[in-house]
Amino acid sequence: MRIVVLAGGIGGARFLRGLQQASPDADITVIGNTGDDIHLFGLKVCPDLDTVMYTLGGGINEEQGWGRTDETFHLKEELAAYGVGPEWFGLGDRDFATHIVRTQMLGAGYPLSAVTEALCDRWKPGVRLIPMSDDRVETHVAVTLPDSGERKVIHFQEYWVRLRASLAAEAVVPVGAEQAKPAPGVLEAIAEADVILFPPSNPVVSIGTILAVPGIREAIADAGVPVVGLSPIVGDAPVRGMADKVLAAVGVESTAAAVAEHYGSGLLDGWLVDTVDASAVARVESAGIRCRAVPLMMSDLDAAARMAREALTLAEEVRGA
Ligand code: FO1
Repeated sequence: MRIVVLAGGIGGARFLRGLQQASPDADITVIGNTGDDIHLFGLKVCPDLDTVMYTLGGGINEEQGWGRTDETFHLKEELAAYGVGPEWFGLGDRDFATHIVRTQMLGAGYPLSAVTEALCDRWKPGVRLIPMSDDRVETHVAVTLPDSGERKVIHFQEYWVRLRASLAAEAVVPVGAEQAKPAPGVLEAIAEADVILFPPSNPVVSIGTILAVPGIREAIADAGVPVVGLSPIVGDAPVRGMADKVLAAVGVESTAAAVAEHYGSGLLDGWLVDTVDASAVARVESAGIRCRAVPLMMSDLDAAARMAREALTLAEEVRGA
């Protein structure tokens, strides 16, 4: 079974671990979001790619869902001692090695997809991890600063990590997406997939950014195989992160049904909502998307595996319809 998964950060990575347990023989290709990427200290940092790679490769800081386990921050402290910031982005010593190797290889002319493959040679995540594009795409967020009333566009990481999404996101812009091309292997994987899954990643800044790369949304819509998503919103609130903040920026209410409608029946064939949102099933089905209410809290690996099995079951129901 060839499965393609569009993944962002923490939610996507945890779901993938469940999918591997639920379908151990599947050939899984992950199309990773790179809109969260940030250049710091002369290095290219790819948070969502690294979260998938570390989580599936066994190196993730489990409670954070990002960065490395057994981490130290001497390099960061030394940089701060020189007055070199930013201090608000917690890059650890072990994590720096990944960014140094990545930046070195990019500097030598390797595309991000080849670099990611090389990094995965070490981590062996058990999936093929392809960035959505080899071209630079960086999500920026428009905010109005409270004291000055000044409107500013800031990098997604500054909005997410430094500001903790404390200001309303007035616009979310994946800068460079329009000129970006799908990375080698992305469209082929979609064309050859038996099923395509949208894990409970952020529908705007993670999955939305991947879909913003010209050609990807169309390839999925035309793939002719079941496309099934899992709601990142449970009980009108994001399970994790601050998806509601960016959903508002694109005019989507923070509900399981609204996210399904946002993706649309042209893209989604099936949608899983949590049992607390069982009342949303009828609305999603009336939008032309098959919907089931199942437990969606990824409290542990077995819970994630159950969710993955539910998604694959719904995909087969859709296929048979
Ligand atoms: N998230 C935080 O909330 N605080 C941090 O200091 C932080 C540092 C960090 C360093 C490397 C990395 O790969 C991810 C990091 N993240 C941090 C998470 C990151 O902001 C998110 O994982 C994604 O960008 C959103 O999914």
